[in-house]
Amino acid sequence: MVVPSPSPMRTKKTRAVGIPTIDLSLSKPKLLELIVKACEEYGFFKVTNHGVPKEVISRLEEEGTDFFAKPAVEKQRAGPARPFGYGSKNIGLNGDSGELEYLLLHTNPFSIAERSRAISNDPLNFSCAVNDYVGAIRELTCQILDLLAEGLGVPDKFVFSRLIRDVHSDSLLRLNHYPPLNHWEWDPSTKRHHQHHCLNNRVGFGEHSDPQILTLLRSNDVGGFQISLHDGLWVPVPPDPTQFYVLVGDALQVLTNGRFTSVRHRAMANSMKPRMSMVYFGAPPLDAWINSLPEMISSDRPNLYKPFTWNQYKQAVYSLKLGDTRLDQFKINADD
Ligand code: GA4
Repeated sequence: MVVPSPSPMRTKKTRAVGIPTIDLSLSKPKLLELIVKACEEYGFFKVTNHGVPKEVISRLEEEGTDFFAKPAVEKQRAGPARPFGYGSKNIGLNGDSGELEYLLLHTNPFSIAERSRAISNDPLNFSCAVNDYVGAIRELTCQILDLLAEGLGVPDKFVFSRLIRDVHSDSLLRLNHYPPLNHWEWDPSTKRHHQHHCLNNRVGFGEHSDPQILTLLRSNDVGGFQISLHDGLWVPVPPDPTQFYVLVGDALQVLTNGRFTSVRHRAMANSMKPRMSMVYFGAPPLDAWINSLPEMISSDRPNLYKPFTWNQYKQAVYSLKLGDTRLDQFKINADD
């Protein structure tokens, strides 16, 4: 069955907007001003001159491409992604689904080594590619967090990055693979392959904000990623495989007492080419306390959030469905 494409103008509610771009080679005062402004206004920006070697990116991309090209039965041996491994169509624990398959990994090298055995025929190569990527992206994430702390005027420049550098950090890596529109799929009920219907509003990963501190996203040259602005309109983000996109997460929103807001985003899966993204989620250790930094609280800006541990927040987030607002229950004066 071919479903006629609805008119994009009437149904899509998207808006073309310039995405803030931060050139990390800029000199200090300007760089700090721009990066803080991007986090305040969008909770989202692109970084250029990031210093991550091309080979580090391409090696992980190759490992991901090889894995997703495997037959479904083989991929399933690396699943389910509860908590880590291969997942297909199911997102999280509460029945959310999307047009994607993925590998979800903890960034702890022991966990990577253990999961690699089920993921790859050459586990050493796979875990090396993952560890090198995680190492380089963690550095970049910490560099950005240090700039943010400095730009906010916080005396302890490492107040954010310390949480991510901690050996017990709960940071994650996710490889998402969004199949193309025209792909063939095995239907177990008819025991036949059938071609996927051609819709133009397939949701790959539904609307949500990331619960962690900071997210660094890199994708191949296929579009589909969108951010939501305060007016609720969706802004398509043009793909740029050579650069990274940075997303403010819920934990950074709380640490900055709401001065930065986490960005709501989603990924559509409407392309004739497969889309693959590699996403690093920088998170604190499970027992770390997340609360507004004292420097972010004043009589004009009273504290908005009750203190909670990352573990408590994670539990709350994982018990809800995608798209549900999660920070509300941690607001001071929220109904107890
Ligand atoms: C979004 C960010 C990360 O991909 C993730 C996701 C997690 C999951 O896929 O299991 C969640 C989602 C993410 C937020 C709400 C909950 C939890 C699915 C879901 C419905 C790994 C994460 O940490 O939170």
